[in-house]
Amino acid sequence: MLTHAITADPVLEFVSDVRAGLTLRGQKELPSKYLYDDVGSALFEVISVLPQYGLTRADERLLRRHASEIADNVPKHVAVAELGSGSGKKTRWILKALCRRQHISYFPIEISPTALAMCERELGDIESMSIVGFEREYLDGLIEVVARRHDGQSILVLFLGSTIGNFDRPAAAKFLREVRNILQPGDSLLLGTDFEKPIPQLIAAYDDPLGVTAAFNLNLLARINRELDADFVLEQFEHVAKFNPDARSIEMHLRSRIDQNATIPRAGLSVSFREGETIWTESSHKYGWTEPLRIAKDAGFVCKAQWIDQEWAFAENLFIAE
Ligand code: AVJ
Repeated sequence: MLTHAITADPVLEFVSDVRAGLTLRGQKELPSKYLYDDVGSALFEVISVLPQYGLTRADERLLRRHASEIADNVPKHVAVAELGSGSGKKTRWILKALCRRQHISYFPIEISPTALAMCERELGDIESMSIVGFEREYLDGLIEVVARRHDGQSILVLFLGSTIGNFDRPAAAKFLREVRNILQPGDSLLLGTDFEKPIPQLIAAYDDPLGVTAAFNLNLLARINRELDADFVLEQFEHVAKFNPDARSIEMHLRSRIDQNATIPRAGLSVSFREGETIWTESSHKYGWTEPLRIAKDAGFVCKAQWIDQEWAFAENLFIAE
Protein backbone atom coordinates (compact mmCIF):
# COMPACT_ATOMS: atom_id res chain seq x y z
CA MET A 1 0.00 0.00 0.00
CA LEU A 2 1.27 3.47 -0.85
CA THR A 3 2.49 5.31 2.18
CA HIS A 4 3.91 8.74 2.72
CA ALA A 5 4.36 10.88 5.78
CA ILE A 6 3.54 14.57 5.77
CA THR A 7 5.91 16.40 8.08
CA ALA A 8 5.77 19.68 10.06
CA ASP A 9 8.65 21.20 12.14
CA PRO A 10 9.06 19.39 15.45
CA VAL A 11 12.46 20.64 16.73
CA LEU A 12 11.60 24.32 17.10
CA GLU A 13 8.42 23.43 18.90
CA PHE A 14 10.27 21.17 21.34
CA VAL A 15 12.74 23.98 22.12
CA SER A 16 10.01 26.52 22.72
CA ASP A 17 7.88 24.16 24.85
CA VAL A 18 10.90 23.23 26.99
CA ARG A 19 11.76 26.89 27.43
CA ALA A 20 8.19 27.85 28.32
CA GLY A 21 7.73 24.97 30.76
CA LEU A 22 11.00 25.32 32.64
CA THR A 23 10.85 29.10 33.01
CA LEU A 24 7.46 29.10 34.72
CA ARG A 25 7.65 30.89 38.06
CA GLY A 26 5.63 28.36 40.05
CA GLN A 27 5.30 24.70 39.16
CA LYS A 28 7.67 23.80 36.32
CA GLU A 29 6.22 21.50 33.70
CA LEU A 30 6.97 19.70 30.45
CA PRO A 31 4.26 18.52 28.02
CA SER A 32 3.69 14.77 28.28
CA LYS A 33 3.71 14.29 24.52
CA TYR A 34 7.52 14.60 24.63
CA LEU A 35 7.76 11.41 26.68
CA TYR A 36 7.37 9.45 23.44
CA ASP A 37 10.64 9.57 21.55
CA ASP A 38 12.09 6.22 20.41
CA VAL A 39 13.32 5.32 23.88
CA GLY A 40 10.15 6.54 25.60
CA SER A 41 7.88 4.70 23.17
CA ALA A 42 9.84 1.49 23.72
CA LEU A 43 9.58 1.97 27.51
CA PHE A 44 5.84 2.55 27.22
CA GLU A 45 5.55 -0.77 25.35
CA VAL A 46 7.15 -2.40 28.41
CA ILE A 47 4.83 -0.53 30.80
CA SER A 48 1.87 -1.90 28.88
CA VAL A 49 2.85 -5.49 29.74
CA LEU A 50 3.53 -4.84 33.45
CA PRO A 51 1.10 -6.64 35.78
CA GLN A 52 0.44 -3.39 37.69
CA TYR A 53 -0.55 -1.47 34.56
CA GLY A 54 -3.71 -3.06 33.16
CA LEU A 55 -4.90 -0.17 31.03
CA THR A 56 -3.43 -1.09 27.64
CA ARG A 57 -4.37 -4.75 27.94
CA ALA A 58 -7.95 -3.78 28.82
CA ASP A 59 -8.04 -1.52 25.75
CA GLU A 60 -6.71 -4.33 23.55
CA ARG A 61 -9.11 -6.92 24.98
CA LEU A 62 -12.12 -4.72 24.30
CA LEU A 63 -11.05 -3.91 20.76
CA ARG A 64 -10.35 -7.56 19.99
CA ARG A 65 -13.50 -8.98 21.56
CA HIS A 66 -15.94 -6.42 20.26
CA ALA A 67 -14.38 -5.47 16.92
CA SER A 68 -17.26 -6.68 14.75
CA GLU A 69 -19.87 -5.20 17.06
CA ILE A 70 -18.07 -1.86 16.97
CA ALA A 71 -17.85 -2.05 13.17
CA ASP A 72 -21.58 -2.82 12.95
CA ASN A 73 -22.27 0.47 14.70
CA VAL A 74 -20.48 2.70 12.17
CA PRO A 75 -21.48 3.47 8.57
CA LYS A 76 -20.07 1.09 5.91
CA HIS A 77 -18.38 3.67 3.73
CA VAL A 78 -15.84 5.00 6.20
CA ALA A 79 -12.39 6.53 6.46
CA VAL A 80 -10.61 5.91 9.75
CA ALA A 81 -8.45 8.60 11.38
CA GLU A 82 -6.50 7.49 14.43
CA LEU A 83 -5.20 10.13 16.83
CA GLY A 84 -1.88 8.86 18.19
CA SER A 85 -1.62 5.50 16.51
CA GLY A 86 1.32 4.23 18.56
CA SER A 87 2.55 0.91 17.23
CA GLY A 88 -0.85 0.19 15.67
CA LYS A 89 -1.09 -3.23 17.28
CA LYS A 90 -4.41 -2.75 19.05
CA THR A 91 -6.01 -1.12 16.00
CA ARG A 92 -5.65 -4.22 13.80
CA TRP A 93 -8.86 -5.88 15.04
CA ILE A 94 -11.16 -3.00 14.41
CA LEU A 95 -9.59 -2.25 11.01
CA LYS A 96 -9.98 -5.87 9.94
CA ALA A 97 -13.61 -5.90 11.04
CA LEU A 98 -14.28 -2.73 9.02
CA CYS A 99 -12.45 -4.09 5.95
CA ARG A 100 -14.57 -7.22 5.91
CA ARG A 101 -17.47 -5.05 4.75
CA GLN A 102 -15.83 -2.64 2.32
CA HIS A 103 -12.44 -1.21 1.28
CA ILE A 104 -11.37 1.45 3.79
CA SER A 105 -8.77 4.18 4.09
CA TYR A 106 -6.79 4.39 7.31
CA PHE A 107 -5.02 7.60 8.32
CA PRO A 108 -2.85 7.27 11.42
CA ILE A 109 -1.95 10.68 12.87
CA GLU A 110 1.14 10.60 15.02
CA ILE A 111 3.91 13.04 16.03
CA SER A 112 6.48 10.29 16.46
CA PRO A 113 7.93 9.32 13.06
CA THR A 114 9.17 6.02 14.47
CA ALA A 115 5.77 5.07 15.86
CA LEU A 116 4.19 6.05 12.56
CA ALA A 117 6.62 3.87 10.60
CA MET A 118 5.99 0.96 13.01
CA CYS A 119 2.27 1.36 12.64
CA GLU A 120 2.49 1.40 8.86
CA ARG A 121 4.64 -1.72 8.92
CA GLU A 122 2.40 -3.49 11.45
CA LEU A 123 -0.83 -2.81 9.56
CA GLY A 124 0.38 -2.58 5.95
CA ASP A 125 -0.60 -6.18 5.26
CA ILE A 126 -4.33 -5.71 5.85
CA GLU A 127 -6.15 -6.43 2.62
CA SER A 128 -8.57 -3.93 1.15
CA MET A 129 -7.16 -1.10 3.21
CA SER A 130 -4.94 1.81 2.20
CA ILE A 131 -2.76 3.61 4.74
CA VAL A 132 -1.52 7.18 4.59
CA GLY A 133 0.27 8.36 7.72
CA PHE A 134 0.34 11.97 8.88
CA GLU A 135 3.23 13.16 11.02
CA ARG A 136 1.14 15.89 12.59
CA GLU A 137 -0.53 17.15 15.73
CA TYR A 138 -3.94 15.52 16.20
CA LEU A 139 -6.24 18.31 15.05
CA ASP A 140 -4.02 19.40 12.14
CA GLY A 141 -3.92 15.79 10.98
CA LEU A 142 -7.66 15.39 11.35
CA ILE A 143 -8.30 18.50 9.25
CA GLU A 144 -6.15 16.97 6.48
CA VAL A 145 -8.03 13.68 6.67
CA VAL A 146 -11.42 15.35 6.49
CA ALA A 147 -10.24 17.33 3.45
CA ARG A 148 -9.75 13.96 1.69
CA ARG A 149 -13.27 12.79 2.45
CA HIS A 150 -15.07 11.24 -0.56
CA ASP A 151 -18.73 11.78 -1.39
CA GLY A 152 -20.95 9.83 0.96
CA GLN A 153 -18.02 8.76 3.10
CA SER A 154 -18.21 9.04 6.84
CA ILE A 155 -15.27 9.49 9.21
CA LEU A 156 -14.47 7.30 12.20
CA VAL A 157 -11.99 8.90 14.60
CA LEU A 158 -10.14 6.55 16.94
CA PHE A 159 -8.79 8.07 20.15
CA LEU A 160 -7.82 4.99 22.11
CA GLY A 161 -5.81 3.98 25.15
CA SER A 162 -7.11 6.79 27.38
CA THR A 163 -4.85 9.36 25.79
CA ILE A 164 -7.73 11.77 26.47
CA GLY A 165 -6.76 11.35 30.14
CA ASN A 166 -3.63 13.39 29.53
CA PHE A 167 -5.84 16.47 29.12
CA ASP A 168 -7.35 18.09 32.19
CA ARG A 169 -11.16 18.14 32.16
CA PRO A 170 -11.63 21.60 30.61
CA ALA A 171 -8.95 20.90 27.99
CA ALA A 172 -10.50 17.51 27.18
CA ALA A 173 -13.91 19.15 26.71
CA LYS A 174 -12.39 21.80 24.47
CA PHE A 175 -10.43 19.23 22.47
CA LEU A 176 -13.49 17.02 21.85
CA ARG A 177 -15.51 20.06 20.89
CA GLU A 178 -12.80 20.90 18.34
CA VAL A 179 -12.85 17.34 17.01
CA ARG A 180 -16.63 17.60 16.73
CA ASN A 181 -16.37 20.88 14.81
CA ILE A 182 -14.02 19.32 12.26
CA LEU A 183 -16.49 16.44 11.77
CA GLN A 184 -20.00 16.33 10.29
CA PRO A 185 -23.20 14.96 11.80
CA GLY A 186 -23.18 11.16 11.59
CA ASP A 187 -19.39 10.85 11.86
CA SER A 188 -18.14 8.76 14.78
CA LEU A 189 -15.53 8.87 17.51
CA LEU A 190 -14.36 5.80 19.40
CA LEU A 191 -12.94 7.05 22.68
CA GLY A 192 -11.07 4.95 25.24
CA THR A 193 -11.50 6.08 28.87
CA ASP A 194 -9.94 4.75 32.06
CA PHE A 195 -12.20 4.74 35.13
CA GLU A 196 -11.39 5.71 38.71
CA LYS A 197 -9.77 3.02 40.85
CA PRO A 198 -8.53 2.74 44.42
CA ILE A 199 -5.59 5.09 44.94
CA PRO A 200 -3.05 2.37 45.90
CA GLN A 201 -3.85 0.53 42.67
CA LEU A 202 -3.32 3.71 40.67
CA ILE A 203 -0.05 4.51 42.43
CA ALA A 204 1.23 0.99 41.74
CA ALA A 205 0.29 1.36 38.08
CA TYR A 206 2.25 4.60 37.74
CA ASP A 207 5.17 3.76 40.04
CA ASP A 208 5.89 0.12 39.33
CA PRO A 209 8.40 -1.85 41.41
CA LEU A 210 10.68 -2.57 38.42
CA GLY A 211 11.14 1.14 37.84
CA VAL A 212 10.03 1.05 34.20
CA THR A 213 7.68 4.02 34.66
CA ALA A 214 10.48 5.85 36.49
CA ALA A 215 12.76 5.25 33.50
CA PHE A 216 9.96 6.34 31.14
CA ASN A 217 9.62 9.60 33.07
CA LEU A 218 13.37 10.25 33.51
CA ASN A 219 13.89 9.64 29.81
CA LEU A 220 12.32 13.05 29.22
CA LEU A 221 15.40 14.68 30.78
CA ALA A 222 17.65 12.24 28.92
CA ARG A 223 15.90 13.25 25.73
CA ILE A 224 16.52 16.94 26.44
CA ASN A 225 20.18 16.04 27.01
CA ARG A 226 20.33 14.15 23.71
CA GLU A 227 18.43 16.56 21.52
CA LEU A 228 19.16 19.94 23.07
CA ASP A 229 22.69 19.26 24.43
CA ALA A 230 21.51 19.77 28.01
CA ASP A 231 23.42 18.53 31.06
CA PHE A 232 20.71 17.12 33.36
CA VAL A 233 22.26 14.63 35.78
CA LEU A 234 19.58 11.94 35.83
CA GLU A 235 20.68 10.49 39.18
CA GLN A 236 19.84 13.83 40.77
CA PHE A 237 16.15 13.52 39.88
CA GLU A 238 13.59 10.98 41.02
CA HIS A 239 10.29 9.77 39.63
CA VAL A 240 7.19 10.59 41.69
CA ALA A 241 3.61 9.42 41.05
CA LYS A 242 0.88 11.06 43.10
CA PHE A 243 -2.89 11.17 43.06
CA ASN A 244 -4.48 14.59 42.73
CA PRO A 245 -7.92 14.26 44.40
CA ASP A 246 -9.24 17.58 43.06
CA ALA A 247 -8.41 16.81 39.45
CA ARG A 248 -8.97 13.05 39.95
CA SER A 249 -5.75 12.37 38.12
CA ILE A 250 -2.49 10.57 38.64
CA GLU A 251 0.39 12.98 38.18
CA MET A 252 3.95 12.10 37.27
CA HIS A 253 6.67 14.45 38.42
CA LEU A 254 10.47 14.54 38.37
CA ARG A 255 11.71 15.69 41.75
CA SER A 256 15.08 17.33 42.20
CA ARG A 257 17.01 15.48 44.91
CA ILE A 258 19.29 18.48 45.61
CA ASP A 259 19.69 22.19 44.86
CA GLN A 260 21.11 22.24 41.35
CA ASN A 261 21.36 23.92 37.94
CA ALA A 262 20.99 22.56 34.45
CA THR A 263 21.92 24.25 31.19
CA ILE A 264 20.08 23.66 27.94
CA PRO A 265 22.30 25.27 25.28
CA ARG A 266 20.01 24.77 22.30
CA ALA A 267 17.20 26.49 24.20
CA GLY A 268 19.59 29.24 25.37
CA LEU A 269 18.60 28.41 28.92
CA SER A 270 19.97 27.77 32.38
CA VAL A 271 17.50 26.48 34.96
CA SER A 272 17.89 26.17 38.71
CA PHE A 273 16.07 23.69 40.93
CA ARG A 274 15.65 23.70 44.68
CA GLU A 275 15.85 20.43 46.59
CA GLY A 276 12.40 18.81 46.48
CA GLU A 277 11.16 20.99 43.62
CA THR A 278 9.42 19.06 40.83
CA ILE A 279 8.83 19.20 37.10
CA TRP A 280 5.29 18.04 36.36
CA THR A 281 5.48 15.78 33.31
CA GLU A 282 2.09 14.10 32.94
CA SER A 283 -1.45 13.82 34.28
CA SER A 284 -3.68 10.82 33.67
CA HIS A 285 -7.25 11.71 34.47
CA LYS A 286 -9.62 9.00 35.62
CA TYR A 287 -13.34 9.08 34.92
CA GLY A 288 -16.51 8.35 36.86
CA TRP A 289 -18.84 5.69 35.48
CA THR A 290 -21.29 8.06 33.82
CA GLU A 291 -18.78 10.70 32.85
CA PRO A 292 -18.27 9.54 29.24
CA LEU A 293 -21.98 10.13 28.56
CA ARG A 294 -21.75 13.69 29.77
CA ILE A 295 -18.49 14.30 27.94
CA ALA A 296 -20.17 13.16 24.72
CA LYS A 297 -23.14 15.43 25.20
CA ASP A 298 -21.05 18.49 26.13
CA ALA A 299 -18.97 18.10 22.97
CA GLY A 300 -21.95 17.67 20.60
CA PHE A 301 -21.99 13.88 20.34
CA VAL A 302 -24.31 11.18 21.61
CA CYS A 303 -22.85 8.08 23.21
CA LYS A 304 -24.32 5.30 21.06
CA ALA A 305 -22.62 2.34 22.70
CA GLN A 306 -20.10 1.50 25.40
CA TRP A 307 -17.98 -1.60 26.03
CA ILE A 308 -16.50 -2.08 29.51
CA ASP A 309 -13.68 -4.44 30.48
CA GLN A 310 -14.38 -6.81 33.38
CA GLU A 311 -10.81 -7.04 34.69
CA TRP A 312 -9.65 -3.43 34.57
CA ALA A 313 -12.25 -0.65 34.70
CA PHE A 314 -11.86 0.80 31.24
CA ALA A 315 -14.33 1.60 28.45
CA GLU A 316 -14.50 2.04 24.71
CA ASN A 317 -17.19 4.64 24.06
CA LEU A 318 -18.72 5.07 20.61
CA PHE A 319 -19.81 8.68 20.09
CA ILE A 320 -21.83 9.85 17.09
CA ALA A 321 -21.65 13.51 16.01
CA GLU A 322 -25.02 15.27 16.20
C1 AVJ B 1 -0.54 6.27 27.19
C2 AVJ B 1 -1.30 8.30 28.12
C3 AVJ B 1 -2.59 6.33 28.38
O1 AVJ B 1 -1.61 8.02 31.01
O2 AVJ B 1 -1.73 5.93 31.53
C4 AVJ B 1 1.68 5.18 31.43
C5 AVJ B 1 0.89 6.95 29.71
N1 AVJ B 1 2.21 7.20 31.81
N2 AVJ B 1 2.38 5.22 32.55
C6 AVJ B 1 -1.34 6.84 30.82
C7 AVJ B 1 1.56 6.45 30.95
C8 AVJ B 1 2.72 6.44 32.78
C9 AVJ B 1 -0.51 6.47 29.58
N3 AVJ B 1 -1.22 6.86 28.33
